[in-house]
Amino acid sequence: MAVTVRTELNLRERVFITFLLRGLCEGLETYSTVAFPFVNVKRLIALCIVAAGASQLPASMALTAPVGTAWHLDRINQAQLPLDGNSAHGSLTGEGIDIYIVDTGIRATHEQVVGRVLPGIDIPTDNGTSKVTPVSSDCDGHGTHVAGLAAGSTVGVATKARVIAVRVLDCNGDGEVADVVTALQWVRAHHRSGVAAVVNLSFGVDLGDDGTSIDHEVQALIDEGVVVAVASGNGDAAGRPIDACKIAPGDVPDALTVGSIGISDVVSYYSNNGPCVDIYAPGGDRTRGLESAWKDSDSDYEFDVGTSMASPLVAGYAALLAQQQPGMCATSISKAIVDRSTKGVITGMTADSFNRLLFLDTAPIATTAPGEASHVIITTDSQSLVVSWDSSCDGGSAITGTRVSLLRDGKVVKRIDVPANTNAVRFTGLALGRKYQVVIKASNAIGDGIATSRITTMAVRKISVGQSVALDALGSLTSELPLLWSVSQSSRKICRLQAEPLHLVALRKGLCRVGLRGIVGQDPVIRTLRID
Ligand SMILES: [Ca+2]
Ligand SMILES: [Ca+2]
Repeated sequence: MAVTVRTELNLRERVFITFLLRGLCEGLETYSTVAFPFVNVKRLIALCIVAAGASQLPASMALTAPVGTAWHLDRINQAQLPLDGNSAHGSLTGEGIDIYIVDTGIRATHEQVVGRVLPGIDIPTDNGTSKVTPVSSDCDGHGTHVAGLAAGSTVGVATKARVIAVRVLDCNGDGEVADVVTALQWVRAHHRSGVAAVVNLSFGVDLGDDGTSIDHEVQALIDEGVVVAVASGNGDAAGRPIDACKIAPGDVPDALTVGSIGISDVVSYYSNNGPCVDIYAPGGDRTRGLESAWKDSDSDYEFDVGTSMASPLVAGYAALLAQQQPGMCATSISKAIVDRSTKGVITGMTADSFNRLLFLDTAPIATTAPGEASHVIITTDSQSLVVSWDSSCDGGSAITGTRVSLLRDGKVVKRIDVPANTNAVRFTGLALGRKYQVVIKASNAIGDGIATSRITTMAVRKISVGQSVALDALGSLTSELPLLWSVSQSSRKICRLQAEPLHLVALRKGLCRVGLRGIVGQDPVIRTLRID
């Protein structure tokens, strides 16, 4: 479905027009950018210059260093106004934590993030001409700005976090729902299980525009231990704020949906609101934008406004908390961010919105029992079932062991307890042709973690020489993604894959070594299937 993802970029154009209508072009080029920290000042000036008949932005007008104080950082380390000029938030830096910036790409050499950007993927496929070189550069600027706010060395929150550029929006800030879904699946494959990671999504689509497919992927990421910060959105097509529950993925309950305030703690005139907005953060207004990195040089800066700018501040804070407790469950981190917000200081809110402003309290989060295992792969051969899984979050206290229960007709028939760091078990001597159910539950010092739901297995079987067996009769994956198979080079004489329809062909007795994964690019789980 070719649906345009609506980003907050359009807001800028509306702001230009507002300014133009107010006659601010007159004499603008003589203003110091320091004294005139408006939204996208360069573009505004450029527009004015173009309107006046000139074609070039004077080089003297480019911002080549931060010119303002980072009021957005000053605001979020204190509860009440006035700003105190101090932006310190303790020793946490986000080091060791990955923040995925799903956006227009990132200028990886920019001085705010240089050395900490990992090129992820570059997806936009609109016409093949908007790919950027090198991968995950940024031909729009929005993603670089967002990355700077999340993790910039002086304008960002998590000053040493790694940022991973996941480019889904083209040079105009447009994209496709299907590309966003692909990108989020890529993140699922790429992030390290058991270590909290953060995703920032500074865009949104109307739920009716197939937005539920994005919602689905966002929830899957959260279930696997990823904290997801989402911009609440900047109003409807006319710029009027709307209920964020009508926007995907802002409507996902477990996502951290972020609205925007201006420098005086008033809700930004464009910010979507309502019960789906979990927290507000500085995003700027007509009097003051947020200054961050821009795309045109390694020392290029811009002022920009929007919930797009508020969301990465929350993402950066999540990275600080994740650095402190890397195994902490995503939902615990998100809950702490909401619980620690400053209550009741924001004005101009709608009655159905929560009055919560981002506050960077870096105290440790109370530990919990482990979360739920994910990416469960089950295979069958020689009357046995092999079950493997990815550990989820440990709740901040190391996993001490995992219990895997095998059920038949709803009753537990076998239990295997494995020590920490073991993520697979084999149940043997099972009844041919029978289906079982599997439940996995980890424990730590706090107690038993969240058990998986009962996962129904395929029918138990043997694999005999000469058989050609459909792959879904031999293996399954819980994550709703198709299970991708490969046969290792060393097993080519024992077994091979046959396409259309996909089958495993058993050529001779022996061990058939296969690789199993949910997504292209993911490290495969290796299994040896016995052929009798
Ligand atoms: Ca402060
Ligand atoms: Ca939420």
